[in-house]
Amino acid sequence: MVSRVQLAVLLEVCLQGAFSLVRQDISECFRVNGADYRGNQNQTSLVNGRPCLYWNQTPQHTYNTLKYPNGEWGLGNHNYCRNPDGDVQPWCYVSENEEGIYWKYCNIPSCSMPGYMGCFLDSGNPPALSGSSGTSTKLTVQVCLRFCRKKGYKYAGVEAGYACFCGNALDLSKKERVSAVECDQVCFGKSSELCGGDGRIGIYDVSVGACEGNSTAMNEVIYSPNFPDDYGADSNCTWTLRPTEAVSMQLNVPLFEVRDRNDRLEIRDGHTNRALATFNGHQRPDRTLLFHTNFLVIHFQSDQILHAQGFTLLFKGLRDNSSQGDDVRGSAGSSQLPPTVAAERLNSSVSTGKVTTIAGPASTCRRKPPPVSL
Ligand SMILES: *[C@@H]1O[C@H](CO)[C@@H](O)[C@H](O)[C@H]1NC(C)=O
Ligand SMILES: *[C@@H]1O[C@H](CO)[C@@H](O)[C@H](O)[C@H]1NC(C)=O
Ligand SMILES: *[C@@H]1O[C@H](CO)[C@@H](O)[C@H](O)[C@H]1NC(C)=O
Ligand SMILES: *[C@@H]1O[C@H](CO)[C@@H](O)[C@H](O)[C@H]1NC(C)=O
Ligand SMILES: *[C@@H]1O[C@H](CO)[C@@H](O)[C@H](O)[C@H]1NC(C)=O
Ligand SMILES: [Ca+2]
Repeated sequence: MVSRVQLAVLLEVCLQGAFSLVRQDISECFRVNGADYRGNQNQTSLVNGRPCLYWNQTPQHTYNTLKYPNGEWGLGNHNYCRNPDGDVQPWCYVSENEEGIYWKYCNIPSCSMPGYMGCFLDSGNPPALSGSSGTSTKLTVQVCLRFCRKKGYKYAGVEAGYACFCGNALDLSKKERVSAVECDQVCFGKSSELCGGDGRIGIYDVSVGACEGNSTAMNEVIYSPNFPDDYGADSNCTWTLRPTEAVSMQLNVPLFEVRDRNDRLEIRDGHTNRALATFNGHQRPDRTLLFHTNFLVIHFQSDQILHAQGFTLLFKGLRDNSSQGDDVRGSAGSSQLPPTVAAERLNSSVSTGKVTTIAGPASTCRRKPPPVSL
């Protein structure tokens, strides 16, 4: 593990970028547990880390390229940190020591989902986020985000698997950030998502997974509606991007899980309303795109059946025509569906303080025993 001083340095680095979706250097991860990390860090920490073993040299362990030769979860003939088992953050096997430790989490500064502020200590006094709160046996990250968004807060915090707190930046600045791995409680409403921990609150910007948004930032991240939950039925969402100093805009799509032809993402030129690109379950973005405009309108709609997690769109405003992507001349038709509003009900404020984990869904997807602290 890193020393407290190193940790403080790391946190500093993370926090600087984390308070806004507007980031100069976009993260390498768009899922909070870094399951999508495909970067090249090959040691458990940048400072005094242990070297990772190659995934093709670990036949004695569960995850190796002999068993998973097709690049599953980003495994390969390399020793980069990955998260093949849905753990709380990327990890790797290390050469076993006397205490029997054979894997370790990787502290990867560049891997932090934009919009996720991090895992914070919630001592309960004062409460981590001081606005509205509630609990739900069906809590997911987005249930809490939606609850706080509707009430006009900027941040939503999930804790102990079933509790949700809302608040504003002011509250957040007072909180003590802890290691991401301490937010390891699965959400009661979805076992593939994490909802804080025991006395640990995972805090998000409510813009994550919102069904609208307008930005003038040079760099912007747009998540599909309800992210990280599935986008669900009858989405009809519109976002506008007008980076003030840009002449053109570049788009990357690191995540695109859309089920069928009727779930459509459409990008229009905001000045002319001309369709520039259209994507759906059969027509996926597979490269960097360049748009010769500084005003984009993004629209997403889904139908009633067959849904998936959705997408992450990374937009970067460019000050010149420096083309790093393929120019786009797309086409699009338009058939839209009426929106439905999903009403969320949270049981009202049970406790305003630190929440303790109660019995929840039995299993996390842990397939490795936890490492003993060194
Ligand atoms: C990690 O990768 C770098 C190059 O990317 C290499 O120089 C270094 O030796 C590697 N370290 C380990 C422990 O494999
Ligand atoms: C609210 O609390 C009641 C009883 O306390 C429980 O039966 C119900 O399932 C809870 N609802 C949610 C959404 O958690
Ligand atoms: C974005 O702009 C549209 C049109 O101007 C407006 O209707 C909508 O409320 C705005 N959304 C947000 C989140 O500001
Ligand atoms: C960008 O290219 C367009 C045509 O391709 C040109 O009209 C425009 O002047 C260029 N703008 C800049 C800032 O280079
Ligand atoms: C989608 O939403 C827009 C604006 O909120 C609305 O004008 C449009 O009619 C909606 N489309 C459908 C099919 O409901
Ligand atoms: Ca569909």
